[in-house]
Amino acid sequence: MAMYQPNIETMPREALEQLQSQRLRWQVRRMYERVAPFRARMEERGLTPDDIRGICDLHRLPFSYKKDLRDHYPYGLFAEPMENIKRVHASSGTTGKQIVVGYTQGDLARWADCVSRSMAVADITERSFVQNAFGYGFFTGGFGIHSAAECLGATIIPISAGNTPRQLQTMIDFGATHITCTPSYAMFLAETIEEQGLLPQLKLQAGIFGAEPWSENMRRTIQEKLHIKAYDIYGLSEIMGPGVSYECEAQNGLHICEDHFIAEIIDPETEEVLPYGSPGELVFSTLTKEGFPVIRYRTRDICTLNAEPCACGRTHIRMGRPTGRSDDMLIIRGVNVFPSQIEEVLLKVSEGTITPNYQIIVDRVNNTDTLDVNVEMSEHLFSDDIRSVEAVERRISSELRSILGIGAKIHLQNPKTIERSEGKAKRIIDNRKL
Ligand code: DLL
Repeated sequence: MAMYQPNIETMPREALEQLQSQRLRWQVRRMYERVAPFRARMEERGLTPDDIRGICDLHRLPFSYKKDLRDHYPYGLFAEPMENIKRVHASSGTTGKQIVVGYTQGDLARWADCVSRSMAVADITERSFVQNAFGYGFFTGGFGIHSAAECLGATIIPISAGNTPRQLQTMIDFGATHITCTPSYAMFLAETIEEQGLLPQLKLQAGIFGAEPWSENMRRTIQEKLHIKAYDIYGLSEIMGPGVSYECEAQNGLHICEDHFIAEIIDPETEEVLPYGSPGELVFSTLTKEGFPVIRYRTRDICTLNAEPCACGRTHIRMGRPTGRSDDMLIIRGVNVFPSQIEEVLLKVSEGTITPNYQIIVDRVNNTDTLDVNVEMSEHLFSDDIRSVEAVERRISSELRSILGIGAKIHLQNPKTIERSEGKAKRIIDNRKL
């Protein structure tokens, strides 16, 4: 099995840590000089770049949060002048405004390298046909995979997400050897292929899946139904996009690209750094990002880190599959959704027609996520005719689609029918079982 950058991927720990220290010093100094909010946080702690001698001093540096991106929207945390920013991507914030990230030419090249490490594991070469069913656009999935496939010289089929009949027809006619998409969509494709008996017409060898949590059970099902190897890839827009970590052929944890990112696990309540092996919140510092670097960024993803040597020979530590979040973000059909975004829409369209009592219900039917929102009508709307009720439902639904980018079913309920809670309101019911 090919390794894309063997010298880096199997670099002895000592050399790797030396490289990290040197890059961290460079990054901290650069951000101190160029990113005013970072400098202010350093000063609050009485720190200057000289205090950071290497990774041994990482724990002294201030954390950063999703909220920082919102507060400095859109470009306030960039460390390069805009003429050096060659691309932006965006992702959901906790409110109506998205968060924006920027990349220099060098960032884009390093990103393609990181994703290429993952794609090389899946044996993607010049002879491969990569059907990329991650969404193209602001989402980092489509372009992230695309550039790496280009780097490896594969033939890219840039089909983007959705439209299952077209996905299947393309897979057959164009001879796709690899498929990239969310794992739940891969499950859906696998079941449809099985139902329609299409497997003999396929040339698929492997798939790379990520952008949402999945389980070993889902992997097994995908592998068995499609007769392929299914590899996990992880990442987030704020750090880069896909490729922050990736699975090797051992399929036992995701190697973090440690020459570019340092990972820590912390207790999300106390912010105390936890030892390898303990579950906690994953925190990343970017070592080589030029356009939008971050130090100690709180991902909110819960997982463990594992520094044991791996059978594949890579020396970079592994993270376990993320098992949950330390905030209330939901990932629905690969799209990040914050309940606060839904609440904001309800407030906006309300005008006395609905009450602030609502419930968000997420489920998975035929491997596709569903989003239902139950909202109580006001007495006033309740006494109105059915057409006004339907009009309100339509308005909420279309507003939600434009804010979230995915559809939701709205069910207006009779007044006082949504269960009241004595403590915290239970607004989110996630019935998905991975
Ligand atoms: O989802 C980047 C990506 C694209 C990763 C394609 C892999 C493949 P965001 O939209 O910013 O970026 O969402 C990031 O998605 O914090 C996790 O909660 C979740 N996530 C991403 N990959 C995985 C994975 C992309 N393999 C958020 N397993 C992250 C579990 C994942 N959760």
